[in-house]
Amino acid sequence: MNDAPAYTPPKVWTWESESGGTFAKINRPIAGPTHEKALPVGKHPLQLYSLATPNGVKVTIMLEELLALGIEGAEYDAHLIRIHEGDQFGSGFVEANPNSKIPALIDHSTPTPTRVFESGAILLYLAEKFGHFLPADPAKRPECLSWLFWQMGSAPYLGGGFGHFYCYAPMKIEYCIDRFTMEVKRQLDVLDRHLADHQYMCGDEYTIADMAIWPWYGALVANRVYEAAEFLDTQSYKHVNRWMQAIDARETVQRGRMVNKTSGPPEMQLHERHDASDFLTKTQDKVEAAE
Ligand SMILES: N[C@@H](CCC(=O)N[C@@H](CS)C(=O)NCC(=O)O)C(=O)O
Repeated sequence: MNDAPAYTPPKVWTWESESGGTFAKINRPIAGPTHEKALPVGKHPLQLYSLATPNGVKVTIMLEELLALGIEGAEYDAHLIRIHEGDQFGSGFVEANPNSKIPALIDHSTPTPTRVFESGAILLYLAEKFGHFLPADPAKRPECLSWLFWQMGSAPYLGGGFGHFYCYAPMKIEYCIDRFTMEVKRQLDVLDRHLADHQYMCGDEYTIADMAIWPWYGALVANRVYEAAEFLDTQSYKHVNRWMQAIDARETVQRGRMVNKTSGPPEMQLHERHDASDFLTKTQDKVEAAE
């Protein structure tokens, strides 16, 4: 094992300097707003404040799935929150989510606006509000909720643990990469064994459990996050790959992935979504061509 820099923790930790790494500028040991900024409100009942990260995409996929079923109440405005520029610390965003992380949803169709934060809570809220993608059968519902909460507990090891140390940390530390690689490969094996005899996470029904898990573990095996597919030998998780491709092929998923996206091919980026027609007229290639 290589040597990590020597470090003896002081008695009391103090915030003295940036730690380095991709997210150093937005990481702080304190919560609360850094500046006054109200959130914009569009014309639809549901107002989403987000970015197309795996956690953000969960919600836009769910909304596009609901709209594809013809549920008009699921119409939404998706406002862009640029987390690398600190938008999540504006006063309006902190009122929507005191934890200052995307995604955050405000439902204006309720007697007083209802805020919902945490992507899993948002998926559950929308599934219950519209009666879709969460089995009603008491024999099946706990399975769906179990996988939904499995994702919420597991993904921080993938993103905050593995992704951080393999991809973003300012130095490669073998101990940390080994520890989180072990855990991520164990998680992939959990999924692979389950998907060996289940079409989707909850059997033959596509649910919010798939919508929560696919943006993280599907993206990992498709090599869309951390450029780690080879390192993790993700092709060996055959059932995860089969499931990833089936969900990838859904038009709703392709639309959901575009919303609030600010990187990748311009034709796949829809910075803000305020109308269904925006997918045809407001993608970044068209915005740039009109400038
Ligand atoms: N458990 C939260 C995690 C949300 C989260 O970590 N969001 C990230 C982007 S994927 C974020 O907003 N980061 C900004 C920051 O940490 O300041 C959820 O699932 O909603």
